Amino acid sequence: MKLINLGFTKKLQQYCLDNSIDPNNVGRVIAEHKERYDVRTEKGVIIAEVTGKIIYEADDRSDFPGVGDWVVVRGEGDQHNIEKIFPRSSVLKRKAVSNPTGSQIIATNIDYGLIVQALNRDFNINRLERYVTICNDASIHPIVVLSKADLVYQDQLESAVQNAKERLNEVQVIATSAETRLGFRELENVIQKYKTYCLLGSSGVGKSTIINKLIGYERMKTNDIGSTTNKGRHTTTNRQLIVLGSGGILVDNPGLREVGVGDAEEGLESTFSHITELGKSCRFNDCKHVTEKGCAILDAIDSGDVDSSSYENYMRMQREVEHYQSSDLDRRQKGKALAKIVKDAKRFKKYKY
Ligand SMILES: Nc1nc2c(ncn2[C@@H]2O[C@H](COP(=O)(O)OP(=O)(O)OP(=O)(O)O)[C@@H](O)[C@H]2O)c(=O)[nH]1
Ligand SMILES: [Mg+2]
Ligand SMILES: [Zn+2]
Repeated sequence: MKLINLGFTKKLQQYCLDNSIDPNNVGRVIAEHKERYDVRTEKGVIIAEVTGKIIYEADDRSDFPGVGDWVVVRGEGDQHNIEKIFPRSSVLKRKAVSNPTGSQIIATNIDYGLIVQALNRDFNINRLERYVTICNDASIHPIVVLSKADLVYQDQLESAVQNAKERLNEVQVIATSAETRLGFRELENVIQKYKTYCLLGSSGVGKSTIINKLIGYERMKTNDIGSTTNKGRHTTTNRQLIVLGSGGILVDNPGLREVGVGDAEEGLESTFSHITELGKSCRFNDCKHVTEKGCAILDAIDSGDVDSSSYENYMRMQREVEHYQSSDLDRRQKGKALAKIVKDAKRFKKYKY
């Protein structure tokens, strides 16, 4: 398979030229295991480890390769090393709600996020807004997929779709059913050649099933309907990148339990631009938009121009971002203080002897 079929862009080609990288040594990470990565190159799939240099230079877990990364691999026989990670066009990270050190790469170099929620049990508009915020923050185009349409009544389906469209204004919303194939033509139409799509959502909503339907055979392991013992357990255990016959590239993920927005300030700004723009036109400079009389946002809520639940959800995530940022600052200050102690100790040692 050619690199272009894996999503290799002109920009990456240029990067190779500028940095004298031989494209024969380039591949894309298609799966991640404990300490090994499956890297797909033009010659086939190589199993590789990271070099000491990458480990040594890493400040954070996101400095390690993730599924979707373009890398330079070199080696022979069954010993191959990832020597370099290309600059990423996007990074999708999972952040714990209050623990800044807990961030983890979901996938990199993603163009679109397919946010999947099941219509029967999982549908939650606030959580959808959360996912959209995370995608927007990472400059990933969000698309909402409401799955398992066959398990709800038509009016339930219609009101959920309408509700989602109203709250998420510009975002495309597609209702699907793997049973009846409802929405699959529309889904196939949004999946473009050479573009990478990451499936996001809770466990059991049907992400892997959607991929199987798009491929046309049962490639991904999915949850067996009959087994209730499996409840709450992830069926997909590791991330995986696959290329569709139509040319689109998909990344399957284990379901996410918790969707923290972390420091997604810009994501909030763009997801809720209709609210933040009003905030700028507020007649009070220091308006908190909570109780102030004559506040532009509160007036818009009163007149029905802004949905009050959407505003509440925005405020909740805003507080979460502030909390995240202050604990992140705290952590970095503690880190600095520790570094100083170590440095002082070293200096002390030097002078002592
Ligand atoms: N009725 C119905 N069942 C579906 C549909 N899509 C998926 N399912 C069932 O839902 C269950 C979970 O599907 P999976 O595809 O494994 O879910 P997942 O999102 O990949 O779950 P994790 O890998 O754990 O994150 C399976 O039993 C599927 O058969 C659908 O459209 N309709
Ligand atoms: Mg799955
Ligand atoms: Zn205000």
